[in-house]
Amino acid sequence: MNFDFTPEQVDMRKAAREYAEKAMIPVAARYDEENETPIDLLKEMIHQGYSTMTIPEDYGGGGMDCVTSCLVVEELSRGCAGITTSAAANSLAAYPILVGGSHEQKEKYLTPLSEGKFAAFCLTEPGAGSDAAAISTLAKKVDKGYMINGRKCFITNGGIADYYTVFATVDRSRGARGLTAFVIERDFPGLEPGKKENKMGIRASNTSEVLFEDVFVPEENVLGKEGGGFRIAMTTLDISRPMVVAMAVGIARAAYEHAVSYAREREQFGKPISSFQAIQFKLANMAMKIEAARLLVLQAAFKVDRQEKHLSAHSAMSKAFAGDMAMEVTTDALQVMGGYGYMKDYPMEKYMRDAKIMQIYEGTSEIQRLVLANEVLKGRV
Ligand code: COS
Repeated sequence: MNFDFTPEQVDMRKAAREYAEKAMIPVAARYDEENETPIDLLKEMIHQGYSTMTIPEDYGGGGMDCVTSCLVVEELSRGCAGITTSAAANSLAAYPILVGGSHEQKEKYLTPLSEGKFAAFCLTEPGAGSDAAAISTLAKKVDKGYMINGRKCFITNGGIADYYTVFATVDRSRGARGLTAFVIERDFPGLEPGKKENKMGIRASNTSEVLFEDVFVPEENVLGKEGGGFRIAMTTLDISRPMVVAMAVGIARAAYEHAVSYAREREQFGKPISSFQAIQFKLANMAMKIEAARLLVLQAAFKVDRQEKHLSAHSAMSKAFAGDMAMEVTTDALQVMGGYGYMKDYPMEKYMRDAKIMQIYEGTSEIQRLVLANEVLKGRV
């Protein structure tokens, strides 16, 4: 076992850290406060390659492995998890095309993602959150294609995307086996972004409804085969969850670093509070939990890179552990700062608000345990 990173990985991580410090940290509080998505900054990040890192070079991406992309995402999220969520949503939307798409579909829809276009992954609906197979957006077979009707909600980049990877059912009575994946262009008549959400955290990311009213989608825009959509969605989530919770590690690290420097400087009872064991134990626990989460995330990413057949267990383990860890660490880090941590003058309360989504999106912490328990009972863990 080798825990060393390659010189290239070390360089990528350093560059991402510098980018976050220069371009993201100075603006993070403003976009959070204004609930606005920094489109120009995101386009710059796209041009820097930060939202298409794992897309193969043949299709304009960085051709990077998942481990390296996790190291980079951790650094960017240390800068701002909201901005990073919008950038990473492009990768998430690209995975169904990578997993189920043909060479022509990959060329047509992946290449523009590295040229400044945005994409959105549309799985969730008002009645289908944790129960992804309960999707009711209907794809009715018509001459030369499908007519799509329905509503997606909580879609990252929903209001700004140029391309949407959409899961719809051809027949609700078929359950998971009725789900079919499509690529739908923003210009297809009948597709409209709906209500923009006003969120607790990751407020610099764009989240909105996406509405489909008699949207005609040609046959060539089906990803994989009719009825194969659920498998594409599940495989996408298995592959993408480690990268998503690399964000949790980044948020936790930002909070922890702030707590450590505050504890060194803040004096009470005539001494820096870092000299009290009550604070030291909190800092030690934070450091330990962040390290453990990072190791789980990188192990899951390593398995993605090796294209292991059964990724679900480690992917779910990393998501649940790192998501819960980010909430615990940001809560403790805020506690170290006491009343100051609770004020909007400091970034700590933002870290805590941003951390909460890590236990919810891309599958809640509870769903991860359900997936993991399934794998445990199949004897795969
Ligand atoms: N990879 C490939 N195939 C998978 C799979 C995976 N990880 N997980 C399930 N499948 C297949 C199963 O093998 C089964 O195939 P067959 O019909 O051929 O037997 C099919 O998919 C249905 O599987 P299952 O019965 O386990 O599906 P459930 O409806 O019970 O759903 C969970 C399972 C809960 C795991 C799923 O609904 C889920 O992941 N929910 C969370 C969704 C989510 O993360 N939402 C967040 C929003 S996306 S940003």
